[in-house]
Amino acid sequence: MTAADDCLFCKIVAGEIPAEVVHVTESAVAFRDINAQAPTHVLVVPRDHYANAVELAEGDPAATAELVRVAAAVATAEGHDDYRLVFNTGPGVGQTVFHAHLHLLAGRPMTWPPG
Ligand code: D5M
Repeated sequence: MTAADDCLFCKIVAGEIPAEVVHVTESAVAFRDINAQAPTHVLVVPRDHYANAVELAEGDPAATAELVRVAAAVATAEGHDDYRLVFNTGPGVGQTVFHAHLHLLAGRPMTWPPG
């Protein structure tokens, strides 16, 4: 497992910072977003440190697919057929934590385009 110094999500994966974990697999951890934007707002992260989704996809395609599978499993477990999956990639579109994470948002009507 690879971790980065001073990475919030590496610390959550390692159990060094508390989080409301809802699903774990060999390569991924899912926990509730501390600033929920929907009734279900869960972040699915790889255990290994990659700065964003593109670096993850290039470095570990299987783990990238696992994030999507975990998000779908959590959505189903929480009773959602419809949901939004988002990878913010870069500070200009709102990425604030530079450890790849897939947002799962569900449980309210959503509009398009996003803000
Ligand atoms: O998403 C980063 C997300 O991480 C943002 O929605 C808040 C969330 N966050 C920040 N700190 C925590 C902790 N400690 N627990 C759970 N969730 C957290 P981004 O796409 O980078 O803007």
